[in-house]
Amino acid sequence: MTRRECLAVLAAPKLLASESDPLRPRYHFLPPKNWMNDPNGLVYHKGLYHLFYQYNPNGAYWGDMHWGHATSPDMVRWTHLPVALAPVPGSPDKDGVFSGCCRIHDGVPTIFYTGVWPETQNIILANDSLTAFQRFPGNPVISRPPEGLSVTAFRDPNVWREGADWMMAIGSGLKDGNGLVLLYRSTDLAHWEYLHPLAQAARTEDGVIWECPNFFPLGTKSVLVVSADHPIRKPFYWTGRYEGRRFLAGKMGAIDDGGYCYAPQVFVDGKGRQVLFGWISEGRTVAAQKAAGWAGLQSLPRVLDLSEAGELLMRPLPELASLRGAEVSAPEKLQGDSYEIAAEFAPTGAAPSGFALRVSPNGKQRTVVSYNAWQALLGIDRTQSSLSRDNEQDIRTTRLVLAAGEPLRIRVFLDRSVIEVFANDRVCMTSRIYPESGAYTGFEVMNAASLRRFRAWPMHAAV
Ligand code: DQQ
Repeated sequence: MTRRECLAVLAAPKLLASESDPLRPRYHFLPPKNWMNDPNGLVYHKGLYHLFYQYNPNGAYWGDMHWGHATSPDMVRWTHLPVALAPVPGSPDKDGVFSGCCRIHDGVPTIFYTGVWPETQNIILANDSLTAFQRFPGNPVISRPPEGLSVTAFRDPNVWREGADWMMAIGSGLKDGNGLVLLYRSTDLAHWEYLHPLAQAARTEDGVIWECPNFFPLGTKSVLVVSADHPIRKPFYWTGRYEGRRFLAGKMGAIDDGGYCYAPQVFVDGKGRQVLFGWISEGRTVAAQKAAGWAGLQSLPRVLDLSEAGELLMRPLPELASLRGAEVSAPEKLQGDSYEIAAEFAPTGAAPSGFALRVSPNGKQRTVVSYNAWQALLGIDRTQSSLSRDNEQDIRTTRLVLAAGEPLRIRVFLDRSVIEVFANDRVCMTSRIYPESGAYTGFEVMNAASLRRFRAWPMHAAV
């Protein structure tokens, strides 16, 4: 959005498509219109959260990348601001302002990002409200990949402080090889020395390009999060040790196994928590996106933690509870297209335990979120979510092994066309559904005999 468009939207909220489009999420963050992808530059500064994001001001399709911008006091309710960064003709970002991060250096918000094409790393300094931006005169600060390395990608800088040094991790992939993260060091932010790979995919299945790296401490470990591109497209994490400026990977897992959450960014919030946002993509045709006038949204914020066994734990931000309406404690009373469920099952193995959401009045259209104890699989079945075969329709599953006597603890966030599922804090699945009718509001419990606890809340719009 240009400043003028933004002011027009703010002055005339009735122009927003949100209330008239029954598929448009109400409590997830997305711009008033057009395309959004990766979260960028997440930072808490002077009492406000800043969320920047990859944005195409020209329509609901990827291209011409700008940085959109919003602020929030709590990461739940956001205020749209004018587009922050646009490509500057003749500069290193003439063809796009790709992903990056924001750090506070000597009190100054400092943005690190990739300009294209070719891919180079650049710096921008911002004012205190992050509304005025000044490109560093020495850009690009890294103008090409390391000498002697033949790479397929060189983007998405992630920066942290290490004693007197600044460190930068850059997403990459080797030609005829696998994904890797390149590690750089600087003492003044202007000059960067390539050290070596911070980490590298051991197998092609873990991605031939690693995009959007995040490297951060958590409890007693270090954590690497990357978005693996080809042959799969999925964000992964590894917990492990950081020694000699190399990451020694231990436990591995998926950040999300639903197929629609990608390019997550992790940052330290105002309470010192490591918080993750991810881009939730669409599962419908580009023509349908363009007709809707919007595409892509941000995941709910997830607070990260570490289990005793060294797995990453992911929980929805507790502050999201401020969106809850009156509690519904009897499943037969729940209906709608926008709610949170917190439930516990004692899965028996005899039949899957879970829920059918957005069930049509005749019962034929439905989306099933369920857990199969025999197979130890959590799944989302979208084969009957909508009548149209143009929407992606499948069954996706992820492995969730419960310890003896451990119940299935499940949180489900439904927001019209978005479903985010958290199970036992260990696995997440994000999915998209496109029911043809706003009347698909039915709800059913599957294997009700195994249900131990149930609470649900209609969710208010995050405005
Ligand atoms: N999206 C950005 C890139 C990044 C990719 C471009 C990941 O910087 O690698 O929009 O979705």
